[in-house]
Amino acid sequence: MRFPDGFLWGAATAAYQIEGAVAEDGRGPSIWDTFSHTPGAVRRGDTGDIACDHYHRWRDDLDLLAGLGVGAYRFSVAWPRVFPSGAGAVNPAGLDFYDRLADGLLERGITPMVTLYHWDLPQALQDRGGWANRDTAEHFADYAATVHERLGDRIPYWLTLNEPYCAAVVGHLEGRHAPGLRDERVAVTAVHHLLLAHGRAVAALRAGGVRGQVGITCNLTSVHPATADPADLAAARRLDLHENRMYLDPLFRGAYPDDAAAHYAPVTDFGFVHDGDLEAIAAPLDFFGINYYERHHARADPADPDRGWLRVPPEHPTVTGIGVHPEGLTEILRRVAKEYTPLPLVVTETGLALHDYPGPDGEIADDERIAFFDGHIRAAHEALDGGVPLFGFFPWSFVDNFEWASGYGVRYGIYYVDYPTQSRRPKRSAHWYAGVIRDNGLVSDPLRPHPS
Ligand code: IFM
Repeated sequence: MRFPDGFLWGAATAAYQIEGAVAEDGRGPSIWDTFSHTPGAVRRGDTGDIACDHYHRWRDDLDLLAGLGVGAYRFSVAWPRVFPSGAGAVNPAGLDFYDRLADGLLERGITPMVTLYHWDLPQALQDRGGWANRDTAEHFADYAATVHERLGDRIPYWLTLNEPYCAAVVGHLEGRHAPGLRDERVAVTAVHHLLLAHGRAVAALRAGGVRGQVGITCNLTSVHPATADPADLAAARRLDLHENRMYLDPLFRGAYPDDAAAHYAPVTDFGFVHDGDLEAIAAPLDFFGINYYERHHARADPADPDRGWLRVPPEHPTVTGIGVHPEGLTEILRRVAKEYTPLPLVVTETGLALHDYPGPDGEIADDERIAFFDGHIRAAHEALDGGVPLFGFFPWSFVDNFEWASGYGVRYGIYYVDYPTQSRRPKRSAHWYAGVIRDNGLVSDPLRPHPS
């Protein structure tokens, strides 16, 4: 199962999850510093204060990436390193770090893919309302322009936002992520301002003469009704609105979905949408990033028959409670290509959380993760075969890291991080993935790692 020549095999991380050094070189606090230090917010009180100490160990980490043979590395820039107060004075030392990182990648023959926002909003902006405040979108555009001015000559791929759904919904409706709010009106407002921020950033990058390609990453789910009962069909449609169409429709059709106004009427009249916003949000892109983790079967919620849904629990839940459904990735890739956009697509994330640990011989035998990636790479190939213009695949994650509200309690890396010593060690999946990259596809039994 070979992939087309030039297919981009990568690996992904995000700033707050790996960097640490939260008070160094002028970095300001972000909403995740505040949230992770809030008692009870994160499992066992874990924080990103040190994380993988990547801020100091980046050279060694880039060597590991080079050893894997990846063609590209997706990392995020921490807004509070660049603008410690979110806006106003730039912190050149913050930009210096990403400057070194970009150079270090290029020296090793690895293409940088930059995410501008992976959830670490400067706390000073949260103090002024955060994503509920329209001004945050304008500040984001200034930040994007500033990063581009410094790095633009070396970055072939720009992603404005990572997973606006999580930033808006998990952070403002479910309260499980920073800033920890539980208010549906605020959450829907945040969706709009995040999308507006994306649109404004695209305009800022274009105005700055961006040479790289510009896109956004959304986490999308494959949603199915649990049964053919009309009540379950309606619940599945609402869940699809909530998880997918609220992002895809404005980005690619320049309008919120037809059913959005009625569904959200009890909490908002969409008065936050100003003239011209949707045109800005639907600004032409060069590529589209998809993060895939979840496939849902929805059924009606008897407690909330008109607005609610229930997700049928997976038959075989993993340690984070979600199931493994590679076929959902094929479905999503096909859907996006068929219903939304002819743009080149890239899987910017998919991955499996496990409780990895070294065995007596020191090996970290994450065979389940190998089987997971094998399945998802096959699913991606199936979409490609069917004509979907997929150009890359980025496992989440390069290294174990701070998994948000789960802290360090679960591991997603193909490299194991021993946090007390900060040593890194390849898991079996890293050896296997190096083989996939070398062979440009799957040529061996998933549980028999490629000979190195
Ligand atoms: O760790 C996260 C990442 O930051 C965003 N996408 C999902 C991953 C796993 O939960």
